[in-house]
Amino acid sequence: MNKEQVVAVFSDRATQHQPTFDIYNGIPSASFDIPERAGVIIQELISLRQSEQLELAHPKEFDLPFVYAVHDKEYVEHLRRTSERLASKPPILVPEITDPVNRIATVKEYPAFAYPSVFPHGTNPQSHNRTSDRGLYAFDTATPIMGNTYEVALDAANCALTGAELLHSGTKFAYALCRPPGHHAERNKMGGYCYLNNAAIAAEYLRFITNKRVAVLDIDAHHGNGTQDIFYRTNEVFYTSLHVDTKEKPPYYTGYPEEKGQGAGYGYNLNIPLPIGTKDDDFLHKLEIALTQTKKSQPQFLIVSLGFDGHMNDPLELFKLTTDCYARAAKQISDMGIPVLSVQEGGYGIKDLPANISTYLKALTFSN
Ligand code: Q9C
Ligand code: ZN
Repeated sequence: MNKEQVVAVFSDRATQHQPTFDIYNGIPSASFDIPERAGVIIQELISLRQSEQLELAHPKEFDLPFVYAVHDKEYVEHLRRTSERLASKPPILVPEITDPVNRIATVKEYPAFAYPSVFPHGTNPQSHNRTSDRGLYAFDTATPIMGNTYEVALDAANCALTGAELLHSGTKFAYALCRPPGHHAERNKMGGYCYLNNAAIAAEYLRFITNKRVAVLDIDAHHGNGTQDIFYRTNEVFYTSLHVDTKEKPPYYTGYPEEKGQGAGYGYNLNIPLPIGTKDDDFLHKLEIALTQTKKSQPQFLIVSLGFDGHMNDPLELFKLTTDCYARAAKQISDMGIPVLSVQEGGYGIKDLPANISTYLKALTFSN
C-alpha cells in the first residue's frame, strides 16, 4: 500500500461563526450550524497531525477578484457592508419560549443580526434600501448576517482557495475545513447556512490558474443549489450531486434530475436524488455512477463538497449512512486518479464528526 499525506487547511475563525437562530415558520429555533462542528473537527485534525497522518496548513489571504469570479460584487458588498454595520450595533432582544408546558417565554439577548423580511416580487424587482436588499440577496431565513459574518465567510473561502493552490502546486489530496459552509450559496444569494460558495470559488480558481477542466462532486446530503446555479451554463465545470430527494427536504426548489444544465452547460449538471433513509450500498452504487459520468468530462482536478449530514446519527435525519461509508466513498473518489480538494460542507452530528472526517481522510490516501 502506498500512502500519501493529506494537507488540511483550517483556521480558528471557523469556530467564531455563531448563527443566532433559524427562523422556521416565523418562530426562532436553534441553528444546527453550531461552532462545535468546527471545534471537534479541528481537534481531530490536530490529533491526526500528532500521529503523522496528515499535514496542517493555515489559510492565505487571496484577492477579492477570486470571490467575484463566482459571486456578484454587489452581493459580496452587501455582505461586507451589512456585517460592518452590525458590528457596531447594540445587542437585540428576542422573546423565546423556554418552557412550553408552563407557557413561559424568556427574553434572550443576541449580538446584532439581520434577516430578510421581504423577498423580491413583481416583473422587474428593484432594491434601493437595506430592508429590500436583505431579501434580494437571500433565499431563506436560516442564514443570518452578524457582525463577523463577512470576515468568517471570507476566511472559509480563503481556506478553500489555499487548498486549491496546494493542488496547483502538486499536492494530491487537500482538505479545507470551511465554516460557514458554501454549497447552497448562489451567485447572488445566501441561504442554507451558506454565504460564499467555497467549493465553487476553489473550482473557478483552479480553472483560471491552470486552464484545465475541473469537476465538483457534491456528497453533502443536501442538493448544492448554489454550485449548480454558478456553473449551470458552462461546460468547463461538471457538477454532480447526490442528495436527499428535494420533494421532501431543503433546498426544495432544485435538485431534480431534469436539471441538466443550459446552453453550453447542457449535460454538465447531474442531479441524483435519493430517498430519505438511503443506506451505504445504494449510496455508493449511485456514487459510482456519478464518478463514471464525471470522468467523461475529463477533469484534471476534483473538488468534493464533503458533508456528513447523510450519517445515520445526524440530527437532520436524511440518509442512514455509516461511518465506514465515508471510507468507501473516499476510496472510490481517490480511484479517479486526479488531485482532490475536499471542502467541508454540512454535518451536524457532533459526536460522529471526528470519526467521519478521520475515516474519510485516511481512506482517501490509500491507493492500491
Ligand atoms: N428544520 C448544509 O448542510 N434547514 N446546509 C434546516 C431543519 C437548513 C443545510 C432546518 C438546512 C441547510 C450546508
Ligand atoms: Zn447539507
